[in-house]
Amino acid sequence: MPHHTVYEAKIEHLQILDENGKLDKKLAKDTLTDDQVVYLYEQMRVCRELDEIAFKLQRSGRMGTYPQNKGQEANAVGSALAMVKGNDWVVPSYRENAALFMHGMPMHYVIQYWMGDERGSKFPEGVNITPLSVPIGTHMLHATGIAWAFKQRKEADRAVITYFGDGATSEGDFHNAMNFASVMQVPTIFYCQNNSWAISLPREQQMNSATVAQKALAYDMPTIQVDGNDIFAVYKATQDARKRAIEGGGPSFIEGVTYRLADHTTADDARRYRDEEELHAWLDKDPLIRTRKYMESVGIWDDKKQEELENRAKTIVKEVVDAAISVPAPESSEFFDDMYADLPEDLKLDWAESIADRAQCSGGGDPVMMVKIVDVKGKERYINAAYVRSVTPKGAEKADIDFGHWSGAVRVKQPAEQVAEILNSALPASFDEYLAAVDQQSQSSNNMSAATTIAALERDPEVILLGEDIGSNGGVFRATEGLMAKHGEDRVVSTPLDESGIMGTAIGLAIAGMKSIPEIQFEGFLGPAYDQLVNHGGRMRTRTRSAVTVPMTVRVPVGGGIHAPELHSDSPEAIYTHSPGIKVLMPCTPYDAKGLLNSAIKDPDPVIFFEPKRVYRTFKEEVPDEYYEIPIGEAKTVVEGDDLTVVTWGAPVFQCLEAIDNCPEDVSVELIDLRSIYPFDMDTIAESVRRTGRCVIVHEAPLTCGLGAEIAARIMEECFLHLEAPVQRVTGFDTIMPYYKLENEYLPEAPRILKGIKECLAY
Ligand SMILES: Cc1ncc(C[n+]2csc(CCOP(=O)(O)OP(=O)(O)O)c2C)c(N)n1
Ligand SMILES: [Mg+2]
Repeated sequence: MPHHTVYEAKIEHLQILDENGKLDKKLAKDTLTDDQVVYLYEQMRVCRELDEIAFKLQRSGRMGTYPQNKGQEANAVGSALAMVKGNDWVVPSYRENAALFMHGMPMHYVIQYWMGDERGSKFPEGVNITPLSVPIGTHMLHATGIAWAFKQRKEADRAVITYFGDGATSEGDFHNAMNFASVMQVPTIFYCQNNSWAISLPREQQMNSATVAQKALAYDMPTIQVDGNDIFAVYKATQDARKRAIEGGGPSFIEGVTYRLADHTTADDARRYRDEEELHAWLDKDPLIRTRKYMESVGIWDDKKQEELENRAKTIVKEVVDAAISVPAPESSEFFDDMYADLPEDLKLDWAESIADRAQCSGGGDPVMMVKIVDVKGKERYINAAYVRSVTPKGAEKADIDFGHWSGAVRVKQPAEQVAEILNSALPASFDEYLAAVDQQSQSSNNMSAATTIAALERDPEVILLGEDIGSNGGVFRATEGLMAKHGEDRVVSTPLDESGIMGTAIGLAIAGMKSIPEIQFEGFLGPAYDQLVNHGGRMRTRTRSAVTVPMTVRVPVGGGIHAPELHSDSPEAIYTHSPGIKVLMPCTPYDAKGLLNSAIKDPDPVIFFEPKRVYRTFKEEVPDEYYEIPIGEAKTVVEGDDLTVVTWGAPVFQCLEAIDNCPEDVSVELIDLRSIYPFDMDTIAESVRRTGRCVIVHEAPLTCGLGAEIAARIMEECFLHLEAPVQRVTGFDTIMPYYKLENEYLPEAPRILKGIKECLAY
């Protein structure tokens, strides 16, 4: 009798308070008291107020990108009440503010954090909350680990709750966390806020399963789906799960079915991909409305109380915002302080130097913004607007503004007011404005990659694009705008939220002979895809002695300077340069981008095509319509000179131009833009350095083991007898790239580069 059922399962759905505010008294027994209901309602209302004010702060340029919680508050408050503050741990994502406040996080911290100040994650002692997790899905493993520690230490009365979205359940780390928690039988509560969307990807395309809750069945974990806009159901499910956890019953899974009533973040516009009717249907299911209806129906709430609460919420939130704004600005070198318990000696030196450089650098670190200026002699010049703002030039009568090709050395003389006016209208205040501007730019089809990928799709039926949000949303940088509509969903594929999946399947597609072009949204999220890319994609050819190959081009926005949160501003090119089997490119102009992207797509091996984000917005030029290639491995001499060679790549090309412009007039500096990082053009570098005898290498990535180290070593090997001075490096610091309040202090801006050039010349 070998054929029999070995496992059967069902998923229960729990709703206690319906959307009309009607309570199922039987199910509500032993759940919330009237006082608790009022308390939770107040928490939700204050959180909603905070959300609305945060939105306004962002729109008025006083805050960076912010993810609203609107519509999902019941999940946060109902579950938070079922946990024990100061005893249990909360491992959050970024859409459960009210839960964090209920667990003791001061409210202004959340505002401070989204204002770009990471000290907003330094919670007071006794507040058991890990920082908001901006990378999706990575934190559930930490929740499992914390719960494991409780089990190991026999702290039987403690549990952990972790929050995440529906999209996060596509990530490998989610499954790893679930499996570990289940195998180790640890007290973790996995709370999924299924809000139906992951940016622009609807749940049905995220997963093919009818519920999220059923994913837990694979791990034999007690699991339930609840109405996530119903505080009673959320509370009850969490209470049951916690009881099970502390009684040794192991982990549990809760799917709270809810809805994101706002855009994904303030950088998003959901109208691009979401049906207004769907939104309106969910407005009626708002947790605040139904809770209020219920309270009124049982006589514990009225209009007067509502008015009082609204006034109170306004006052609380005003105080919170005042508190966040009045936190003194971080010291410029604050981002060094907590790198290690004991700061290594060389980092201390960096730190001191950064303080010394600050006076020179201030204001120089805004996003690169090339503007056309007509100088006093009537000559057109291209300069970085951000730097001009900081030096407030004087004396010119006429000013003009345009985005155009830089033309090497520039000296600017402008009336300060005129320049200020131009610059204020030109410089993006925040990541969102930056994105909006990218949007406009791509509409004029001047996006670096768009034209090339369109052409590739048209040229070659084997080309396929895959990545998060690249379909109806056109990608977060709009580099794939309109491509899905034109080429169909099977060639421009919005994938589940799973970088390992994107990379691994792109490798498979390429092995099968297709030309896959995966997009990873930000360089930081190459992390989850690293194993596939480096340990598999990069090795396939050599392992099979060329029987199996991977002709794939991975497009990845890279670098800082756009006011983005953690893991959205890094420069990891050296890691992949150090990984054999992969080519690495980083063009910084539209012309180069098109030519190199064509070469990358044609290339028979895996290529990472890094696109510097700062340049997306700030630099336009005419690009020929016809097909052309720029050979991989060929550098470009941007400015010719005889006294010193500057070698750089990516966005810093523009800062180097500024620095060169500010060199003494009798000094002639050569600027080389590598464009190809691996293989890089050592011949061009060596020829130049043999002539000039001096070299400064500039990159955004940290100093230690950056590509600058490799280039310096090669110069030593190939140009030793020609050197007049040691090779200088001007780079990011050996720290984590700081959040945006301090990113200008980190980036190698023109004054620091100029200092490096001068030191090298003076040696
Ligand atoms: C590892 C990783 N990949 C991509 C992103 C970019 N990103 C930010 S939020 C998001 C969607 C998340 O959806 P979901 O998990 O459902 O949470 P929600 O935003 O809906 O609350 C994506 C793709 C990221 N932050 N981290
Ligand atoms: Mg979601």
